[in-house]
Amino acid sequence: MNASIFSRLTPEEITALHETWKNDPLSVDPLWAAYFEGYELGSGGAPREEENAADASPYTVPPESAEGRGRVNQLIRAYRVMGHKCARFNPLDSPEEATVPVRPEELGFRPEDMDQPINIGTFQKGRIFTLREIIAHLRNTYCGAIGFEYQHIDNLEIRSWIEEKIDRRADGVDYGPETRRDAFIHLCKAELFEEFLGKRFIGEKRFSLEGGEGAIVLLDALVKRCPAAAISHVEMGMAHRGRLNVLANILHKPLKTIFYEFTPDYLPESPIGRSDVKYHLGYAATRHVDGVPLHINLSSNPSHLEAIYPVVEGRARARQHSLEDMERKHVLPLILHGDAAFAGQGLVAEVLNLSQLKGYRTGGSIHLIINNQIGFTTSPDEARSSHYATDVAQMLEAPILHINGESPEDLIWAAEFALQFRQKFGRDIILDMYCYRRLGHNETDQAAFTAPMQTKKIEARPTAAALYGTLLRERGELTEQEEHGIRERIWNGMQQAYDQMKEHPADYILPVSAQDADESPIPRLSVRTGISPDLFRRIGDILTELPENFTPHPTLEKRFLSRRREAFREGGPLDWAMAESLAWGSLLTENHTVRLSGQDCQRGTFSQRHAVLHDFNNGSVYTPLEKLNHGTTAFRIYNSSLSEASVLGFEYGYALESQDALVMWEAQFGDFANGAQVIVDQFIAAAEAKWHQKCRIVLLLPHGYEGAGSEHSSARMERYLQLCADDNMQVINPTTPAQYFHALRRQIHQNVHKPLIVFTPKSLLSRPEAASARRDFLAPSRFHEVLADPESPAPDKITRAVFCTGKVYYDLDAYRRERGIADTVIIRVEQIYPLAQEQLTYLLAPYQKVRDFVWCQEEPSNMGAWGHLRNRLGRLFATSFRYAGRPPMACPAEGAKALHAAAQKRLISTAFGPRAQS
Ligand SMILES: Cc1ncc(C[n+]2csc(CCOP(=O)(O)OP(=O)(O)O)c2C)c(N)n1
Repeated sequence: MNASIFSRLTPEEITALHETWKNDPLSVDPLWAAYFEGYELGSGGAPREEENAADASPYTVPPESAEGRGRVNQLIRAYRVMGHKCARFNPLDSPEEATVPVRPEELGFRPEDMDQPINIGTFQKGRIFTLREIIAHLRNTYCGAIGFEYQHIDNLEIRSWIEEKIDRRADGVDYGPETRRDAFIHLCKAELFEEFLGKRFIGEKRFSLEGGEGAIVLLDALVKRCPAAAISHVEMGMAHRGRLNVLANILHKPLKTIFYEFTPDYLPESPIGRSDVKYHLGYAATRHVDGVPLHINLSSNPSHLEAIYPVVEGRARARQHSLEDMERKHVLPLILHGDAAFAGQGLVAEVLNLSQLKGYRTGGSIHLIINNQIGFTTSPDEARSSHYATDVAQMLEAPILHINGESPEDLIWAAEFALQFRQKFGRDIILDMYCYRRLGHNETDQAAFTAPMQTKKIEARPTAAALYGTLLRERGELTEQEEHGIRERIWNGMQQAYDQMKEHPADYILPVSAQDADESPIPRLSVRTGISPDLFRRIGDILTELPENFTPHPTLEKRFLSRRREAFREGGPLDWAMAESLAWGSLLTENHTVRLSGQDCQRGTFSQRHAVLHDFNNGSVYTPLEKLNHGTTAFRIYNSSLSEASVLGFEYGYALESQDALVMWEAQFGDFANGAQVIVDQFIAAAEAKWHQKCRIVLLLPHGYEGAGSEHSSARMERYLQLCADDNMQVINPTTPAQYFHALRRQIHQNVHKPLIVFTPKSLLSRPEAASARRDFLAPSRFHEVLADPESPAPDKITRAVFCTGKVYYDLDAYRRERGIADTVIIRVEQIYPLAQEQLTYLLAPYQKVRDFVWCQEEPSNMGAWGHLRNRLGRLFATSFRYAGRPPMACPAEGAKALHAAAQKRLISTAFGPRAQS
């Protein structure tokens, strides 16, 4: 409910106003009139005295009476609420007699009332109509080729705006003969493109758009109107269905290239790229509309339906940032969906939920659902419990339009409406284009195996272009000869492109961009990332000085801020949160935007970060690092919604589009990242190999065994390590704040763009041994892929080398110290992938007497780094390693504290013990 109008009046005043409206609907504010209409309809008519209601005869309500006008309002309301249920947007519906939301006699009107003039203030700006005319208008507007759903929108300003636009359709939509011919040409292009591919590349999958050609009319109308609406960039995402058609007819990807990608000889231009199937590939184009450039970027996407949606949103947001499009009016996210995927994939709801959140909003996305009324072989009644595929979008204040995909002028109107709505309200809008799928799921498939009746209906149906051609001929706007000519020209154009491609195929490989072509390996020795003492001091001051009159929480002042002040003044010790802030602050001074999002990340899950401070007296907030914002360089930290897949997808997209920024996503606990597994598998690990797509995203995954049970111990390191190959990403498990600091800085200063997975600590956040000194942050320091034993044990005494990664190092070191063990060296593998083999060999070189090579980990043997490193370390040192860790387990950790303590004790002692374990 729009608080703005309700907060103005008391309940008594609202009741009085209701009475006034009943007597004269024109006498109250239109917003209130609309509300009372809704109320009346929802409560089954005007509140009436019981005895009067019992007396009411259906034929006793003259339209011009106050009650009559109330009933007319009910009729209007019925069309507005339920008109979409009677609308004719499904091309496969049989043309049986049209239904209506309500018949006039049901509301008490007599046949002779139909021609009486009435003035209903809330309809058509108070123009005078007869009841018959009102009903005709309502049928045209609400039950035509578009079904409008907008009654779920509480904001009365938005509803009034929508109603006004819809009501203007009452007189019909007429874009003129030129636009109609243009739409016809687009339908022909869409149809013939598929036919051409079908004929020239028999049996090749292309996920044809046939049956949904109207999408091209709608999209063309949309992009052509973008420049006039001040949009300069369109960030697009879509699945397989009709993708090639969109590439050809909307992005104007050269036909020769598309055809070449179909040939068996096609090889993408890339030495290491594994490439991807053609209907997953992205493309960027600049179209000129009346001389004004419009950049359209269609993202490459995996087969996983809807996974691209958050990524496109993140890209759009980043582009808005780089273009300083703070009003979000110049960059438009445009997402295409399938009906089954939109209804079925939970990710859709997750991303819709981001759409109005401060850190994630993109000024409204336009969604086009290519609703072919089938998903692979699944019918709508198997695919969803809701009436429409789009019902999930009712969670937003977003209008939903169900549009007949065979009605070009309505498709154009819908595109125009969507653009206007988005630009005005900065909100999402859903265009649900009803169509059908002429072929099977793909071109080697038989739709009739599982949908014989629907298939027969479709086979008997002329194409959308044929139907529209007939209509235009009937209107005298197209001759048969002209139609033939249009089709011939389109076909010949494609044939020409095909012939050229056949003659010189290699000319049509798309060049990869200079940046994408850079496939240099990750350096095995990190660049130097230490900072100057001056910068150290400056950031320390920024982090600890508060604005005048700002009162932090007393505990934070005592335990957090004063400790920080002391650490920066005294030169340490610095903990993890200080190191992290120092890394971020230093990058900001070097003109790199820093963005972190994740659940509760402003404070930090473990109350360690406090990047945003809240005034204890008045609740105002202060973010120290924002002091370093300048130009477009900004510090951004957002508590995210409680979702992993959508937020990680969003940050991945953001990072893709802002290559100079440090973009991080933090899981609340590392375990939860598996809710975003698709984003990790399909994008983070594989996008470079598939699509030359480089990205510097950083994942912060709290990890470590502290007895917190199965779900808060392991970030499932093994999952990431299993995905490592082709130098695709870096996986680290740092054991000191300084190492963490350098890893974050290295991510920007190192000359390669690869994702970074960081297993971050929990108990180490406050463990005194795991702190760093000032010098560890200063030049010429750097990240160390492996860490030597700080005890520097005498080589001639050492017979055992224990290798480990992460927090277990401190437990091993404590055990060794407590027992005075002098025969063991402990080596930390800080970066697990890529493994710095030379450094490891170098570190171990002095210890020639080592006979017992041990890998120690907290994780079970079927998890952690053991599976990944076992053979690699064995090969490197030409020996087999002894394992000290938990046995294979189905869940990552024990739930009971006692079991945890016993397991920890056992694995540490095993590391030092002579017992060999498998
Ligand atoms: C997450 C996911 N699950 C399953 C599939 C397999 N799959 C490919 S297309 C498809 C049906 C999609 O139906 P719809 O969303 O209506 O799009 P259409 O193909 O009909 O255009 C399915 C289940 C997939 N690609 N992604």
